[in-house]
Amino acid sequence: MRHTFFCIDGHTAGNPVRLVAGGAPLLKGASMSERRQDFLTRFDWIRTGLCFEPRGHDMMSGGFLYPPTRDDTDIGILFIETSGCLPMCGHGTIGMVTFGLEHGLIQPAVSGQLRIEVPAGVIDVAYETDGAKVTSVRITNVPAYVAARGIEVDVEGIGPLSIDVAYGGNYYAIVEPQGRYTGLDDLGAAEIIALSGRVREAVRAQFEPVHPLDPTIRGVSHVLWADVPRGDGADGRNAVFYGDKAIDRSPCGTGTSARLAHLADKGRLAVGDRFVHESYIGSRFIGRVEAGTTLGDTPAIIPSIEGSAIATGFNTIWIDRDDRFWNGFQV
Ligand code: PYC
Repeated sequence: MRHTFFCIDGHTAGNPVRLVAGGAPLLKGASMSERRQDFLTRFDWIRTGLCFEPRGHDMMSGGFLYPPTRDDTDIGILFIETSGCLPMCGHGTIGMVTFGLEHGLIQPAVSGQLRIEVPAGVIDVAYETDGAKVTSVRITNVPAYVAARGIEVDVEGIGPLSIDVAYGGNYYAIVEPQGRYTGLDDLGAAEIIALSGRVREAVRAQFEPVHPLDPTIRGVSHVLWADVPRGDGADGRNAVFYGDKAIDRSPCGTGTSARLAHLADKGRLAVGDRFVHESYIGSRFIGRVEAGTTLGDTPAIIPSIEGSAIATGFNTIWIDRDDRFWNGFQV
């Protein structure tokens, strides 16, 4: 049996975005969070088939547009990625909004603005166009907060580290320069990937964050190596590890949100401050601490992230059960 998926492929700040414009499964659930659980239970083969090799690769990421479950939103998004179905993805949202608007798949009620339901909650989007193309997308994200401070780990290859965990739509182990981690220039990509897997395991062995309002969002999934910027005009740089072998080519929207909450918690950013975040390959997002808030009893911030995306082409993808690798593989 052959399933056909009509995709618009592209990238946000260098990281891939595959918008699956045709072929989305019908999902059960009264919210995008419940639909995410239904997708994971019944349709995860679509994610692995579209994201893993031979149709994808270690960094592959994207999602589907759905009618929202709430009257106060324009559209719903379900994210797919090599590591799973993320509760929220910043670079993915920037890409899917850009391609969706440029190809008429998203019809905003008010030009320049969208309210989007994602599994992690509701986000607001403001976008600009030059008439034909979307030139910038700014996401006012779900609340971000610091979940743990000073988790002590001893990691083979880099030694003792003190790690904070922050949430920006996913949970991030944040590693600041310290001890034998002197900055990203001293680590190659292969080393970052090997060390990140060990850091994530060491943190997971001690702490499992659970979202104060949605217990289906839990666990450290990403590692953010923080550093000073390389180029003029940026305020910080990172390498964000996700899945088993990926370094985000973009500055990572949820990672930037987590980092904004982290820096605000340390008193290094205040409400109204802007923070230009540079990725491992030098691409940038503009982050802002928009407001202070609370998540349950926990102090939090409302972050925003701004960037742009480029569509690179249409891609009609078949998943054929006669193909030995119909649901993908990872090596
Ligand atoms: O931009 O939020 C993001 C993201 C998550 C994983 C890769 N990119």
